[in-house]
Amino acid sequence: MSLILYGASLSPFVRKVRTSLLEKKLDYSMEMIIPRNQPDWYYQINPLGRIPALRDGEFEICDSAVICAYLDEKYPDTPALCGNTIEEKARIRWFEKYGDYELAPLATFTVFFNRALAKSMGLPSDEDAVQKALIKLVTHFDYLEQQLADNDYFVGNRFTLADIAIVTQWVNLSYGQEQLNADKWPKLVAHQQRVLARESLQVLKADETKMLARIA
Ligand SMILES: N[C@@H](CCC(=O)N[C@@H](CS)C(=O)NCC(=O)O)C(=O)O
Repeated sequence: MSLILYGASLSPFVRKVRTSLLEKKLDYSMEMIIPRNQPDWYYQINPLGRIPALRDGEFEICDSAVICAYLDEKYPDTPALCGNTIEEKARIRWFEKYGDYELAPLATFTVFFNRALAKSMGLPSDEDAVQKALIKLVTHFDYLEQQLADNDYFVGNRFTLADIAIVTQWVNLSYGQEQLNADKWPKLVAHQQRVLARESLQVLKADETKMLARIA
C-alpha cells in the first residue's frame, strides 16, 4: 500500500483526512502543498489547486469528503467512519457538509485566517470580519448543541466522520484564539474534549503545534 496525502497540516480538511487515516491505522506519507503556493504539477491532481488530495498507488482523488468516503469503501476491514446504515450515512454526510460549508467559512476562512495566517502571508488582519463571523457562529453552536442532545457523538452515538468534520473546525477556531463557551454550550464543549482526547487527534496536535510555531 502506498498512500500519499497532499496538503498542509493546519488545514481542517487535511486534518479530517489525516484523522480518518490514523483511526483506520492506514500507513501514509504526507507531501506538503501550501495553499496559494501550489506547484504547477499539483493542478493535474486537483484542477482547483485545493488541498487535500490523495494518491493511492496509481489512483488520485481530491476533496476531503470524497477522500474519506473512498477510504471507507476501499478499506472495508478498517473501522467504518462514514456509517453502516443508509440513514447513518446520510446523517454523517449532513454533519460533514455542515462543517465543510457552514462552519469552515466562519471558523477557518475568517477567524483562523485573519488571526493566525494573514500576518505570516504579509496580509492585513480583518478583525471586523472576525467579529462578524463570531456572531454568526452562535447560531451554529446552538444548533449543534441541540443536535447532540444527551449523546456522546453526533450519529449513532459512536465516533464517526461527523464528529471529525465538526471538531476539525473547532481546532482552527482555537488556533484563531477563540474557544467555545462551556457555560453556553456545555454538551458541545464536552464533545469537543471527548474527540480531541483520541490518540489520532493527539498525534496530530503535536505535529500541528510545530507548524503553528513556524508561522507565528
Ligand atoms: N471542499 C474542499 C475544501 C478544501 C479547501 O478549501 N482547502 C483550502 C485549504 S483549507 C485550500 O486548498 N485553499 C487554497 C485555494 O483555494 O487555492 C475539501 O473538503 O477538500
